[in-house]
Amino acid sequence: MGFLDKYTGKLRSYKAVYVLHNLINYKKLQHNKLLYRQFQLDKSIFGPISSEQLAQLPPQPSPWLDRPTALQELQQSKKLSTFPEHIQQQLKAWPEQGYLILQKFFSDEIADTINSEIDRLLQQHEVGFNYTNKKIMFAFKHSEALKNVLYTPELLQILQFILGRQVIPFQTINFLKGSEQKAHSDSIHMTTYPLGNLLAAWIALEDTTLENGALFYYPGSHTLPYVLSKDFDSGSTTFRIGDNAYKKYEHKIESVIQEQQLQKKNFFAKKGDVFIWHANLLHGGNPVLNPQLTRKSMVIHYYAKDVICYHDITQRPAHFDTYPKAELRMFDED
Ligand SMILES: O=C(O)CCC(=O)C(=O)O
Repeated sequence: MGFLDKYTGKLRSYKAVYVLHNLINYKKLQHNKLLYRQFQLDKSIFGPISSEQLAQLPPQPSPWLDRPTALQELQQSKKLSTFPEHIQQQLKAWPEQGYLILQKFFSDEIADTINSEIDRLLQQHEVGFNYTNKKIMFAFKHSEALKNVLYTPELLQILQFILGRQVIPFQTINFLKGSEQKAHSDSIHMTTYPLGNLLAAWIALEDTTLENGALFYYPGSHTLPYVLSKDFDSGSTTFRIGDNAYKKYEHKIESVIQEQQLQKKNFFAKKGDVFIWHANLLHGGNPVLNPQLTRKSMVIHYYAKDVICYHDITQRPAHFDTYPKAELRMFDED
């Protein structure tokens, strides 16, 4: 684990620390040279990058299922009919709902393999909990079995259909207990330019209930304006990240939920179920009512290829160990 993964102190708030981190990891940022040029972003790949700067660039098209023509285009898509009927139904609901549920997508055997891999990696100290004490980040980098899950062809086909382009697994987060994370959109953690080019696939590694902190979400919330650092008083300055910027974000999202009177839903998952959500769908983890219980899960975040990816609050560009060069098309687009 890197220094910043565990560290919770004051240095986290200085942008210069991230610039240094970027310089040390310069190889993981090379893909941005081309992307910055392509999107006419005139800045160093090592410097901070923010939604405020990107908002000054020319507007870019949204992913196809985020456009007003999405339903029409879906009806006309030849590719849609290649999915099983129950997945077709869910894909048709995507533009309105912003999520889909794949029941028993992974077998118990695969879920058990993921659980035992995580136990093994923890025991061998190859992975650990990060500064939140709840999240095991990037475990897939240490396990071929986990990597195979990320690259499950049927899953990639659905994700690539939704975004209409190739996707790249960026990170995994494994939880042993409920996250209790407040409502948020992943776009504050993994922002893209153009917006909307991220998907999450959350896998239940055991059944979830209110007792062990089931996932919750707000159907349709992905169609609301994105809330990024420029949209609330984050307190950030040229040199520093604002104190409690993330807490302030959570308050802002709470006020959006109240103003829009969004209706919360819980996802009571069965082991092996997969929940795929849109980059801007508000979601989180319910409070854990019985702290003795585990709630094992793994979420995989996929970015679309060839978009700018960064963390908006800390203004850090995303690091990729290897960025795919060639288009590895999983299917022919219509
Ligand atoms: O697993 C959970 O409870 C929430 C996970 C989550 O919010 C996320 O990965 O963005």
